[in-house]
Amino acid sequence: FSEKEVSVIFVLGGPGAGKGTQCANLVKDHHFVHLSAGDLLRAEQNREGSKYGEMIKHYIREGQIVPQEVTVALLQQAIQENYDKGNKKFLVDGFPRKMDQALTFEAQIVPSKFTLFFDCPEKIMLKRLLERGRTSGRSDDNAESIKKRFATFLDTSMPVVKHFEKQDKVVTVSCDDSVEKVYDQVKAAIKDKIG
Ligand code: UP5
Ligand code: MG
Repeated sequence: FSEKEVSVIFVLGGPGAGKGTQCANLVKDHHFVHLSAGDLLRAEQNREGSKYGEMIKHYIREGQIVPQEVTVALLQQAIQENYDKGNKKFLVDGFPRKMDQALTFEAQIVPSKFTLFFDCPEKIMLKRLLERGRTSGRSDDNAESIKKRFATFLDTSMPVVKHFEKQDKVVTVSCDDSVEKVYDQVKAAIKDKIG
């Protein structure tokens, strides 16, 4: 795709920072298509006949990054399907969280417009995830997996944010506030970047 055909905003931030919650808000008000890489991977994990099911399950529980081939292919397919239905604006949530994914996506699919980065103290993310874990049924919402997800985020995903910062393509939102207050910052960022 060219950047005229499709616009992609990457939504990054630590586990439990509120990426999914704020993307849902943007979908309501701005008609973005919301593609969560984690949701796509969980759907693939549960899809009957998927040859990647067991592998995905393992990586998610261990808080590690699934090999990029799988995730990039799922995103490419989802973008294509939505594009065929006339959609052009995408929020790509929880991706790219490793440098190789960032480079491959931008080379093979489309360069991102910018990255919305949710900055959140670990203590707050931990509290949110443990709370959600009581009912989410997610295999990685437990203390042990959360610790691993935090480590992966710092070691593997923050370099991606730094990479885009060097290109001046990051808008940082502080998420240590109510959903509404955080959304005010998100709306301002979107308005500033794309009007
Ligand atoms: N909440 C949200 N905002 C709040 C606020 N302002 N005040 C109070 N509470 C707030 O929110 C988390 C919880 O906090 C919810 O209960 C919410 O109500 C509350 P949510 O919006 O779900 O946060 P989000 O940042 O989306 O957290 P999530 O757990 O989804 O983040 P992760 O990045 O860890 O999960 P994801 O699904 O993206 O990835 C899961 C795993 O998939 C990864 O660990 C990895 O193993 C794998 N993966 C890959 O391998 N490759 C990829 O490219 C992507 C994922
Ligand atoms: Mg999420």
